[in-house]
Amino acid sequence: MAIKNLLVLVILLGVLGVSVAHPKGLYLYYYKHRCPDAEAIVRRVTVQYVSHEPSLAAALLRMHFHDCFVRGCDGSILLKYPYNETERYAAPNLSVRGYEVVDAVKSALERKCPGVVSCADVLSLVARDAVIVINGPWWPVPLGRRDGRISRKSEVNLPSPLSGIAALKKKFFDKGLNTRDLVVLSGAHTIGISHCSVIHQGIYNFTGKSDSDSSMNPRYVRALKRRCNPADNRTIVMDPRSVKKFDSHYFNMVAQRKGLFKSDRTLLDDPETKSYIYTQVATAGSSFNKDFAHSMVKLGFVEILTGNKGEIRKRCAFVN
Ligand code: HEM
Ligand SMILES: *[C@@H]1O[C@H](CO)[C@@H](O)[C@H](O)[C@H]1NC(C)=O
Ligand SMILES: *[C@@H]1O[C@H](CO)[C@@H](O)[C@H](O)[C@H]1NC(C)=O
Ligand SMILES: *[C@@H]1O[C@H](CO)[C@@H](O)[C@H](O)[C@H]1NC(C)=O
Ligand SMILES: CC(=O)N[C@H]1CO[C@H](CO)[C@@H](O)[C@@H]1O
Repeated sequence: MAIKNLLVLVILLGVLGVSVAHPKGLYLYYYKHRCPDAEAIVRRVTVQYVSHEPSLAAALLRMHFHDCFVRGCDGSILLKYPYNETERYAAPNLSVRGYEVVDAVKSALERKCPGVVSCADVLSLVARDAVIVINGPWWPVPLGRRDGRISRKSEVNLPSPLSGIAALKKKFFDKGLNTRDLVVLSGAHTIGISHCSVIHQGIYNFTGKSDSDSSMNPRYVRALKRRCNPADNRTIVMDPRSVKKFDSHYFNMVAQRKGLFKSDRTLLDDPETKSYIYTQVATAGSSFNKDFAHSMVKLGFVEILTGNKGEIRKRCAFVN
């Protein structure tokens, strides 16, 4: 409801040509005069790529999350130089995909309005537009982020898939996100893929005694073992029933103790996250889309650069 009201307000103000300010220095319609077609260009290119290859939606959503969690939503995950030293070369990048979409969007924007739209804003918009293609919710993306000039792989300190609830909550609190944001945003694991190497320990050797994690449904462990031999590293889908559709089925999986990672299963270890999961299961995810939209807007504000900090990069992989 709140999102709908906001949308109506935004359209009204947009018609009047007013920039809509958020308390923290970003604006809806930020590019209205600076580059009127910016949002349409992002949407067109993103839709082109994602409708052709729907699995990119997961990759792009995850890329935005990783960008925001390391040095804020400042596009620093996109930097390639110094080679092998920036965030994208850190271990958890292993499987970050979709850089080509961001590059294509940025090139299209540079042709129309050179040097105007930041890579950080591009990534925020691309993530939103990609999720819409696979049935996910729309959320407003206030704009005006500037691009960071620093990116260090040593700073990549993302939550681990082996984390328990306390560590996850702390990682989220440190970014200004609360327990509810944690459980809601974890719902992103309703789409996309992982790799066998991430779950080997949980299913084959959890405590070093050739056992599996007792927090995991034993039948699911057997199914996962059929998919993942100890030696292989195939891809494995997060939500096998609807891997390419954004829905609330992730919460059913977690409720049945079929969360793929410890970090998914541990959401049953906290009263607040557990109650959220059971509510989504009981109501077929009635509030998930609205909640996800709300938490994504919050994620998009994490440690942003505005004003005269940072720069507007010409190419997303290199500082100017
Ligand atoms: C709560 C802490 C989180 C942990 C520990 C975590 C961990 C992981 C891991 C290990 C993978 C699989 C990587 C691979 O093997 O390829 C993954 C995939 C993914 N994650 Fe998370 N994640 C977390 C939160 C989030 C959040 C907040 C989002 C987005 C809002 C997100 C979106 C995704 C998506 C969409 C994928 C699939 C990527 C693809 O298909 O390429 N995750 N995550
Ligand atoms: C990149 O860094 C990793 C470890 O951080 C190192 O093992 C690898 O050799 C480096 N690759 C190049 C091409 O420098
Ligand atoms: C599994 O594959 C991913 C994606 O190619 C890779 O990044 C990761 O390092 C691999 N893990 C192992 C243990 O080989
Ligand atoms: C299981 O884990 C233990 C302790 O980490 C290790 O010593 C052992 O080699 C592992 N076994 C297998 C089969 O990987
Ligand atoms: C997409 C991408 O940049 N992947 C990099 C992840 O990091 C390894 C090295 O640690 C690089 O070889 C990959 O190119």
